Amino acid sequence: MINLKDYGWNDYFEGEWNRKADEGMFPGRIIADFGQQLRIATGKGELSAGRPIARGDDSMQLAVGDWVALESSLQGTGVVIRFVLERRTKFSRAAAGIEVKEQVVAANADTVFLIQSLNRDFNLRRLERYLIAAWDSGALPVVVLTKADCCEDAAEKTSLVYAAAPGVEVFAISSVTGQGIEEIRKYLLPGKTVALLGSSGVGKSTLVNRLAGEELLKTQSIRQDDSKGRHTTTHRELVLLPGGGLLLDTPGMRMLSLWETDTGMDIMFGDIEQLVESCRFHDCRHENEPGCAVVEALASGKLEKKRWESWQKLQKELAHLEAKRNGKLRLQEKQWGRQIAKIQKEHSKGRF
Ligand SMILES: Nc1nc2c(ncn2[C@@H]2O[C@H](COP(=O)(O)OP(=O)(O)OP(=O)(O)O)[C@@H](O)[C@H]2O)c(=O)[nH]1
Ligand SMILES: [Mg+2]
Ligand SMILES: [Zn+2]
Repeated sequence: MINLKDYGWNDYFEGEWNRKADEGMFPGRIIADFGQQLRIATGKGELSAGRPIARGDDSMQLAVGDWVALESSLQGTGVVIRFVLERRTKFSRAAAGIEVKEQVVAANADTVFLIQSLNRDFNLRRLERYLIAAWDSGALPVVVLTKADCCEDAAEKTSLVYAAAPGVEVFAISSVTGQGIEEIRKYLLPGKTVALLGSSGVGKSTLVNRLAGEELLKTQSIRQDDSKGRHTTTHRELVLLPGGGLLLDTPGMRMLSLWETDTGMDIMFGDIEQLVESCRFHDCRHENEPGCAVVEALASGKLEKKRWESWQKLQKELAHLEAKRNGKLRLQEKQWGRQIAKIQKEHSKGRF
């Protein structure tokens, strides 16, 4: 028998359940996504269910970590998913392809480990993107730098990350030597979900196995240079650790295109946004206009050129995305933004 509390069931979902579920339905959490088939942990044990056909409003776009309401199918042979419970958090990106679509990478994570390896994968600009998306997700971001055993300047890189990620904890770890592993264990609490996100080959699945103390997941067998790592994990999976706590392993992402970014952009680039607003001309292009606060800050070294370029690039990307969106979608996101603001208030009180 499965105790749903071990899988993260709490008062929030209980409340959602009581508001929406009908008699005969029972709850479950999606623990693996095989495309058309979803694996679900329920009070009756693990079950498989077909992915429901997505509706136009995306309300049935399911992701690993989602809580769903299930019902026995009319034929009595299996179960069907009736609805998804309102998410507490979601880490999203813009889906690949021409269609403007949100892809939920991890649902209902309490913490997200943003993972980069300390060797060739290390890239502060990419980390900025992950941090923006993480802040917008409602989950607490933590930066985990892997492969400390094969890097000579771990301390230097760690301090670069601290500077680029205000208010975020940063850990340099090694799944080989065990360095830093005990320190990150503090996020593994009973019923709490930690999602692991990052490029392919950085050691996400290896870290899951190390934290679990057993080989739960397949990892890349031959040690390769992570810059050309093949994709080893092919589906998202939520694993319950023997000592309690849940880890959500994901396949490496090639690109993290931003989706919803109100809070994240503010947190990561609020200083630049303030600068831009303090230029003399409100339509300043920050090139050579008189009274340009950006040019001034760049000249004095107060603003790093690379961060400025990064912000400009992100702005362009966001403007492009925004132009493609319709009004209905914007409205849905406003509502979501309000919920995130509420959760972030809780974070600041030390509850995560
Ligand atoms: N030296 C060293 N190698 C590591 C460490 N962690 C993982 N590796 C190696 O890095 C390779 C990739 O590890 P995986 O855990 O499969 O990487 P992943 O992030 O899950 O990759 P995808 O599933 O493709 O996204 C494997 O060969 C691991 O043995 C580490 O801390 N130190
Ligand atoms: Mg993997
Ligand atoms: Zn300016």
